[in-house]
Amino acid sequence: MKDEILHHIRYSLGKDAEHSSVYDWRIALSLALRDRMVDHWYRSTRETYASNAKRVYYLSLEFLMGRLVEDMAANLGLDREARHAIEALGQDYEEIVHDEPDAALGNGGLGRLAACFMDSLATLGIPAYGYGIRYEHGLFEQKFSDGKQVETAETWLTQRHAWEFERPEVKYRIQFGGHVEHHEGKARWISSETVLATAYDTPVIGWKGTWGNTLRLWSAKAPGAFDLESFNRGDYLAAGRSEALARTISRVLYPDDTTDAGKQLRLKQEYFFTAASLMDLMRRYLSDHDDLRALPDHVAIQLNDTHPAIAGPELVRQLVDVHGLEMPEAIEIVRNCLGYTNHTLLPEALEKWHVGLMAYVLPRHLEIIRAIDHDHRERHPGSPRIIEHDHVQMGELAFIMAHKVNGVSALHSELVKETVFEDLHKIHPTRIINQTNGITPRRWLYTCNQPLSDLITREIGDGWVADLEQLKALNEKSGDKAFLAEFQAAKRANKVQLAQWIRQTCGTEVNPDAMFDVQIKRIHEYKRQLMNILETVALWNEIRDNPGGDWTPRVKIFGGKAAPGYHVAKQIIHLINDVATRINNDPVTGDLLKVVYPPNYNVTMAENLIPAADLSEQISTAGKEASGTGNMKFALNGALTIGTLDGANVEIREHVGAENFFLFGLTAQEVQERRLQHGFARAAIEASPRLSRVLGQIVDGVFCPDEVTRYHELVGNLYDHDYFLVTCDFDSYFDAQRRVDVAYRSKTGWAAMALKNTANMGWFSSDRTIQGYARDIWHAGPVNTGGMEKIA
Ligand code: GL2
Repeated sequence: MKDEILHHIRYSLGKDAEHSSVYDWRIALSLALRDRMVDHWYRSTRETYASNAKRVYYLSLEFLMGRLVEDMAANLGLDREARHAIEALGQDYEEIVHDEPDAALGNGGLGRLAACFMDSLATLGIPAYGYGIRYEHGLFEQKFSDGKQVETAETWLTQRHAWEFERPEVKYRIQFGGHVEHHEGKARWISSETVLATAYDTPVIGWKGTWGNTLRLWSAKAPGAFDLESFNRGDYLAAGRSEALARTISRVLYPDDTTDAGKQLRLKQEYFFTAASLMDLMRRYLSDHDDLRALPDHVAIQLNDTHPAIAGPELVRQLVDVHGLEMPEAIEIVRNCLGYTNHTLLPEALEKWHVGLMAYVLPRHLEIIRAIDHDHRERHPGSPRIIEHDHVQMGELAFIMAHKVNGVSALHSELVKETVFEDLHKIHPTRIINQTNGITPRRWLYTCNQPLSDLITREIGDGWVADLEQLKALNEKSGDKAFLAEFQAAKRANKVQLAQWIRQTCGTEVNPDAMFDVQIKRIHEYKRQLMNILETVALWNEIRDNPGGDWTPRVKIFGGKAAPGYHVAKQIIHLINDVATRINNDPVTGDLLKVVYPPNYNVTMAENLIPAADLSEQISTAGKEASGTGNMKFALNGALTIGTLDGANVEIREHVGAENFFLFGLTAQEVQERRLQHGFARAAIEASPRLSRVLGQIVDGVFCPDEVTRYHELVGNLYDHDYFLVTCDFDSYFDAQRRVDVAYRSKTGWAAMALKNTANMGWFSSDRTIQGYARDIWHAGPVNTGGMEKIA
């Protein structure tokens, strides 16, 4: 390994060791690890071709990969070797690892799920490709200026991305605009704009190197030769114009989480990567098959949300316009290939494109969508329309073009049947199924939490890393005082490290013996960070009223970004920071209560925070969080959850035991009913002296003396609207927090509860989730284990 790293320092970076920087060492290490991936990767590709196995294609506009070096080394079984080699070269391994920028090609849970799925597909040995966009700028970077969020462009690609292989020869012409001509029953799309999609491949190697798949990301380029004529005329702008226009498509990740950007560029991005991916998989299919009717036997395509839903009409277009199939038959073939995952019920997140825009950007697809709509309504009179109020409803389109539609937690899947797709579900009662989300134990325990991971491996061996249910064996240890002490010591080690990091990043001193209470996720009203900060103020009040009381010291930790245009979310961020300033400087509450909000939450920060958390905040309004996956990461790492009956919280609570979970709040059903009561929020506030007092302080400017009116709008909305029922759940949440305080005071009692969480979270491995998709949706399986029988 050492020699391999030195080889790359010399021959790939053109440096000598004495003059190499941290960056050089990191790239050399990455290239050395990448070399070790290649043989696994080739072997997997060969075996896939040789066995004629079915391939899975995961289409996702987001892949939130984070850093890769530790993960890649771990999966190759080279984590220790890599560290030793770097240290033997006189370098600081931690510093090198931390030099890598996050590949932040996603917004949140949806994108991170795609990354976990790639890891599980490779670990399970299922032949698969992830397809997405190689954004030049990933999710924006967040800074705080006077407590307010400020966004700057993310720039990961200004450095070399050592993991990928550029494939200039893999390129497709993607068309936009123009018009359609019809001759003798044949359609001809005369487009007005073309861009090239070119491929960049990153190998994804499963645990212990058993199998390698590919993450293929598309970059947009101009199709024509450089415009030398304009250049020679001195018109440099004109000369660069077509390149700049084309590149725009893969330039930025849309920074909105769960809301529809509603922009022409977004539609173009969606079509660009979907069309390129389908052309690519069709080329692969046709290279060794000639019967298009057998496509569904060899190809499974999963749509991660509606973002790639144009796949339905696009594949129909290729089959009909390029390969000459009849429309109804093409629709049936495509349906048998496609699965669609729904990730949200929020109406603003269900994509809808104006027919005018669709006609302008994708005229042929609009015709095909009309044909699909017609075909479906002929077969199912009274069916909902795909095109409604002059908008193409991408959810309906995805549903109708998929043979299976899945939700991402048991509760969410039921709500999908009852709400967004109620009518379509009546027509196709077996189409909607559930696949509860999962997380990869490789990144989210083995790599991110070494103290706990080592302890578990010492106790039960390392089989758990690829078979997480083995953690169940730890249940026996919940009465073993010595083991619990070690379990606690692992947590404490992580907390000490985190406290140090908090001092460096936020300048705040926190006590590692205080309870670390963490809420990290996108800032959204339904996730109710507002309720958390209001509860923080209420607790602050009570401690100040009785400073000598028997309080349980807490550190409230927040992390998360708000979409740049989401005004209310940005106000909530500002409020949290204002409250932090006031409380952290209060000598009365001192170490009993601290609030920290490190900026720029990302995958790497999650890997630091989660292993050190005692309490996981999963407090969304019931019925709103489709699943959540952070909730799983915390519980796996031995944090207890305070949460509502929402998303996967419901199933987590069933697995870890109700006695090891702090439940509060209205149920999804009760939420619906409460909303119908006139003036429910005002009534709840008036019934809660504690909440009234907190809101009064905020309105009086206690946390913003320089601008007393700053939060009047925010608080006013709570009184008059409070769509997410912060006011109604507040007291129940406050009371649950006090139960948490009491429980935390018994160190071994708490450790036993925490251990029960770790021990019973095995089911939430994304390996289990992927096995479910493979069995119920894709009908695909590993090549090297004799196919589906082994995993069914
Ligand atoms: C989300 C859901 O909000 C979240 O609850 C879920 O865990 C993930 C993954 O299924 O998907 N839906 C969505 O649009 N985003 C999510 O994170 N951005």
